[in-house]
Amino acid sequence: MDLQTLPIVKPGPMTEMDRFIFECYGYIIIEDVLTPDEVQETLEATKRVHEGKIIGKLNQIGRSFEHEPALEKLIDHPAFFPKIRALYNDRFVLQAAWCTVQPAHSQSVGWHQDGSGAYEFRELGYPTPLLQLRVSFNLTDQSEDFMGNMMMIPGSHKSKLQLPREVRGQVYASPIQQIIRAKPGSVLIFHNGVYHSPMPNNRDFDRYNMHYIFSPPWLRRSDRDATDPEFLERTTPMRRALMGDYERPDIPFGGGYKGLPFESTTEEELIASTMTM
Ligand SMILES: O=C(O)CCC(=O)C(=O)O
Repeated sequence: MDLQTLPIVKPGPMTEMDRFIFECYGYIIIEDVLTPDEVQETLEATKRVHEGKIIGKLNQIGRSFEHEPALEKLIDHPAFFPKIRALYNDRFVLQAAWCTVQPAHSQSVGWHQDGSGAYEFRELGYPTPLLQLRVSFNLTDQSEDFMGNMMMIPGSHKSKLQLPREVRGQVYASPIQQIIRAKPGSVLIFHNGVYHSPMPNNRDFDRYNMHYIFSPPWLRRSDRDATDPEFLERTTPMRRALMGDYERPDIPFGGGYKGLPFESTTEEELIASTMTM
């Protein structure tokens, strides 16, 4: 019996129903975001990023958007971007971007919540606050099991209890888990508190996912200390602002954060955003 119902929503604005589903599950999925040609272009870029570097388990390389235009272009893709705006009320940065490969015939099962072992996000309050909103593009086929699919436990971002330690290395950790069976070009968006793990990849081809992680502006970046100045110079105003490079990096809780250049951002909002200490 397979009764799983994936939380699939439409691209574009975050509807009330999308928000309700995200609240309940902690994740949503948008199908067919990229065309087959776009998938191919992006996949080729991710392969270049990992060329000569793949070892026998999950490999993640950060900041590849700085030198791969196909990865840069997805940062603010209109299929998902309005949903990030809605969930963060327009105030967020790209905290990291991980180009990820699960090599053919490898496995890295490890159920976890995103955050930091240095001080877990769940210690900050209940429910665990939204601090890393991950947008994952599937670039290879994951429409059947054991293709390196993401596996998720719906609603676990609201659980007061942690997933029992003894099951965290198991593929089938819980009867309520879901296996995300999705075609290349689909996107999964999830809350840092949701327990998740990659499924083993038993296929003959490497599995590639591209993850973009959005956070409140003051969260320290995890794939770079600072963004490449040449990238900042040549990218769009929106992407430059999304990089979260403060004019005054020494006072990230005070002035220097200008907000994102959305058309609806008023002059008063910009001024207010630089005044709070
Ligand atoms: O790409 C993947 O399979 C998932 C990686 C992951 O779970 C993580 O980075 O937290």
